[in-house]
Formats: sequence, structure tokens, C-alpha cells
Amino acid sequence: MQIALDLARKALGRTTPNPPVGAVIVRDGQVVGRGFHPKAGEPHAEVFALRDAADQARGADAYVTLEPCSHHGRTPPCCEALIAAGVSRVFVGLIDPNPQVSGQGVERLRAAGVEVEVGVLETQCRRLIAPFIKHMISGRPLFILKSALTLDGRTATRTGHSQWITSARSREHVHRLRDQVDAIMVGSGTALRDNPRLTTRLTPPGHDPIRIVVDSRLQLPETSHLINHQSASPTWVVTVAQADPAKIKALQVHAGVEVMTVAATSAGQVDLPALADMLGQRDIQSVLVEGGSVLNQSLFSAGLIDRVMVYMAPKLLGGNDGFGLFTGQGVDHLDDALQLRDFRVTCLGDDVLLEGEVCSC
Ligand code: AOF
Ligand code: ZN
Repeated sequence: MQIALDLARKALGRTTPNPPVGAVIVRDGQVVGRGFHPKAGEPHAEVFALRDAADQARGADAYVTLEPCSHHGRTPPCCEALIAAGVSRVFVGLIDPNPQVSGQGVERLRAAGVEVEVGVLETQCRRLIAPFIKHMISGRPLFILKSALTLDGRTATRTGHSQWITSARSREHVHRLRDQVDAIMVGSGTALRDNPRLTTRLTPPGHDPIRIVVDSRLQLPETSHLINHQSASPTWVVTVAQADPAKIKALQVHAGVEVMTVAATSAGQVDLPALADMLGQRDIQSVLVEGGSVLNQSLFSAGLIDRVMVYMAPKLLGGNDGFGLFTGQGVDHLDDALQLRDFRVTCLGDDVLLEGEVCSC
């Protein structure tokens, strides 16, 4: 299953609206077939693994990170392909949350005499497709709050200096993350202050996520890299319905820029739950949030943070006047703290990546 997970990860960020899935065929303790789902519309992981295994699939075991499908979607059902190939046992990571499948794949396999075990490396398999699950269940994307922090919990010095808190290795890790998500989002403050490109810079090149700027007052200048910088992916500027039509028009003339309006809160800010619904309707399943503290706080207050990824560097700024992950007032009581589950710690050279899940998906 670990091999199947690694195979599935090859297509992370490329399969939406489908989940990334990996499959391995094992015979007499030897891997004889490997496959992963490369993108929606293409065959599923099992089909590639069965093709790879050819005749050796008969009587073999299959390991699939997600329940084999039972429905006719863009492609025919994988459970039938496994049955036809004569596979004897199927080990499944987790049941497909898609109501068109949801247990029926396993049922169909068992009915055909195939032994099935569900829940193999379930936590890892679930985490891998958390964006798909979140979107399937709620119609909204999974929001990943990402930040670089000093050991004393700051995102920038008191003067706003923030380049760079973490090492080159951590920053490359962030580019891998950008490569694996559907969209990347910042608030207008960060867009103005840092003038980021929000593209994926990797060798070999990765894919650029859709760039989203939350900009209630349409402050983003036309000179911003997000408006002018060439990317294969568009920039979506999200504002409120009351925004100045002349400003909207001025931004929209730029190639690859789309201005979208959503409902406003009573304070005249973009209503983030409404934005989450709109992004879900556009099949965005994962959004990497790269600040700043105002947007982070609004997502926190709206209960929209699903996953947290903090890159912590062994640096201390001192004082109590540096910038934090959030701005404004936090919770009063520890019982109200946002509790992360499935917490992971990864060393990246001298930095540490701390990750955890909020979403119960
Ligand atoms: C699998 N193996 O590799 C994947 C599965 O339109 P289709 O035919 O591509 O079906 C998409 C659905 O199939 C998707 O919503 C999810 O439920 C399942 N994805 N299933 O057996 C795979 N990617
Ligand atoms: Zn399938």
C-alpha cells in the first residue's frame, strides 16, 4: 500500500475533480503491476496496474489506495476490471466517499468471490485524498493554511521584514506544495506588500495553481505581478458585489485575469463561506492559503481552516512586536483553541515542518 500511495502522489494536483489513486498488483510477494490515475478522463489506477501485470494478475493480490469504483463514469468500473483479470484478493485504503460508489465497489468484488480487506494504511490514504473528500461532502475546497514562522512564532519582524525566515530547502518544499494544489490564495494586503508571483518554480517545472486574491476594496494595482506575470494559470480577483465597476473593468482587460464578485459581510468584506461555495462550484478542491494575517484570521473566525502547515525556522526575533500568523483577537479559553489531529513533524534541514488536520474528512 505504501508503494501504491507513492504512485498516487505522482499525480497530486493533476486529477481534480477526481482523486489521486495508486494501485499495485502483487504475486508471490513480488510487485508485478503498478499504476496511478493520471488525470480525470484517463483510465483509473487499477486499469494501469492490471495492464502492467498482464497475465500475472490472475490469482494475485491488488492494493488500491481507494475503493475500486463500481460505476460507469468517464471510465468503466474498476471492480469489474479486477474481477475479469482474476484477482483473488483486494486490499483497499478506504471506502470511496463518492455516493455513486460508497461501498458498492467492495460489495461487487465480494459478490464475485474476491476477498476484500478495507482500511489498509487508511490514515495516509485518507489524508492523500482529503481535498476530494472535503469537496465531495461539503461542496467546498480543503483550505490549507501555510506559513513560515520563527521559533518565537513570528511571520515577519516589527518592520515587516520577512525574506527569508526559512531556508532554501523549506522554500523549495513550498513550491512542491504549490505544484500539488488546485489554487493558491492571498489577501490584498499580502499582494500589495510582497507583490508575490505565486507561481511554482521547480526543476523540472511543475504546474501553476490558480492564483486567487481576496480584495474586497479592489486595491490590487494593475502593475502587480499577479496581473502581469506570465503563468499558465489564471488569476482570480475576488471582490464584493458593491465594488467599483470601473476598477473591475480595468483589471479584467488583462489576459488571464478574472474578477469575481461574491456576497459581502456586514463589514463589507468578502464573505469567505460564500467564496468557499463558489470555489467548490468551480471544482476547486484544494486551496493553499499563503497569508496574510488578516485573511488567516478571517478564515479562522469563519471555521474554514482544514489543514495547517507551519515551516518553523530556528530564529528568534525577540520583543512582542513582530507579525503573527493571525491578527486581532483570538479565543478566550483553551477549550476554544483549534485542535489539530494527525499531527506530523518533518525535519527539513534546520527547519521543521509541522502539519495537522482540522477537517474531520
Ligand atoms: C478508482 N480508481 O483511480 C480513481 C477513482 O469519471 P470517472 O470514471 O473517472 O470516475 C470518477 C470517480 O471514480 C471519482 O469521483 C471517484 O469516485 C472514483 N475515482 N476510482 O477506482 C481511481 N481515480
Ligand atoms: Zn475506477
